Amino acid sequence: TIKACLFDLDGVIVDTAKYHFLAWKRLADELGINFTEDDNEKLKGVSRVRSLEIILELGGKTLSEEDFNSFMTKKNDWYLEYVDQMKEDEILPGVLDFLKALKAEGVKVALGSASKNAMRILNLLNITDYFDAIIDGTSVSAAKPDPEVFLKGAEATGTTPAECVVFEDAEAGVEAAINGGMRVVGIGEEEALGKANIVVPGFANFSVEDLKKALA
Ligand code: B16
Ligand code: MG
Repeated sequence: TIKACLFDLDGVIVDTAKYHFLAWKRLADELGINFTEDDNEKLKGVSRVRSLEIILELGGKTLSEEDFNSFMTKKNDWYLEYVDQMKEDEILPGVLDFLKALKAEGVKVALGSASKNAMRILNLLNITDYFDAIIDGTSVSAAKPDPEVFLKGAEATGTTPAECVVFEDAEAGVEAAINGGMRVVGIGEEEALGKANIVVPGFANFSVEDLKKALA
């Protein structure tokens, strides 16, 4: 049985990944580091601190602690400029119907995101009330693929890992779910998410009934 569904945010509920990329790209340019969309794949699901470390590794650069922190602030300010313009219509296709169907069936819904901006984004999209629990970058210490974020989601919804299904667009997130003993639906392409129980392109043609059948 499925008693709780745990949703990643970026890339699953909304395509904020493109805004993360634009902000990191701008920062990399300022640092004189070449940064491509391919490189950006490595940043998905990864914390802000680790993301900047990866970019610096790409460019073979190091920064003082002070500069590191000011570049992180800069990136986030730029990211929020994009995010704050988001409207409800940027919720990815099918997501709202899926959330409503889960509510109707009494399945618990939780957020499991690495982002420290998660609450702000849920509020902007007007979907905060769908969530029985919100676990985000402000409440976890270990980054995906560590299962902490999802284990906390299970705990907060009063369910066991075996009763949870995780929805993830990032390889690190799929691994986090598996490490937590949960079933996982990959959102995106089979190539990167092959370890998931099933992979679907999104929620547009995927119902709660389809989910149950696929995991039965
Ligand atoms: P912030 P998710 C993750 O969110 C993003 O995938 C990742 O690209 C980002 O660096 C991370 O959140 C931290 O976000 O800078 O907003 O705290 O996919 O786990 O929902
Ligand atoms: Mg994600």
